Amino acid sequence: MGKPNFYFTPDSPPCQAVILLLKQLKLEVTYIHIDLEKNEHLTPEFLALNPLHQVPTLDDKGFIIGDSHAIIQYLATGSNLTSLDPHVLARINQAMYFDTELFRVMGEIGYSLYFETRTEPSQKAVAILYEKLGALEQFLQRRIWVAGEFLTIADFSVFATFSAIYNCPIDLSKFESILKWYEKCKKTFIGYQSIKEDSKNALGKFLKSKGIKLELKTVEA
Ligand SMILES: N[C@@H](CCC(=O)N[C@@H](CS)C(=O)NCC(=O)O)C(=O)O
Repeated sequence: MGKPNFYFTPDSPPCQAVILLLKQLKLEVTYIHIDLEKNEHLTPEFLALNPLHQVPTLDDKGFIIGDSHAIIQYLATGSNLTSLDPHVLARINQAMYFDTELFRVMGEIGYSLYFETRTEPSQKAVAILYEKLGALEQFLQRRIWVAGEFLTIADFSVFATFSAIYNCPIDLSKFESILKWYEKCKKTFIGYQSIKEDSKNALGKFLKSKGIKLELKTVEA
């Protein structure tokens, strides 16, 4: 049986989440690098696979699926990283949807600076980012892992997004429970070392090169 084709780009947090999961579950795929800078995601061949022109995308012998969360849920079916219990599953889903929102706000901050529609991060977006981190901190004060008492697929998704945030110039000192969980994930994820520092740092390195900090500026009265 052929291995699934996994279309990815190394610097992408959603792709990193899938890679971490693949390694944890020891699943084999054929890795196909899609270079976004060369617009390889906009070729007719790739658009035929994913009209949303996004990585990650998985092609499992003709069953094609996009979005890291959907891919992760598909790959983890039947494993001990997910559950059929409606309560546990609801918590996992809640954390997965939360991750989509967290990634969206980071995307909004990153893309507008990268493509130079802004020279400073939107204060509204930074405020939303801090609010979401505050909520994650509260979740993790009450639970060991993001969705409850055991490691689930949601930890992989939130970890990959948080990893990008962690490497940005941002003060995270008040998020003690998140930082503790982050260190625990690093020790637990067997594929952690396979994600290159440069890829985890991509956004952070760019922001540092421009001297941009993710902070809320106090407005003078
Ligand atoms: N919600 C999606 C987001 C995927 C995403 O935004 N991928 C980016 C790379 S990080 C991409 O492919 N961008 C190219 C484009 O949107 O044209 C997921 O979790 O997979």
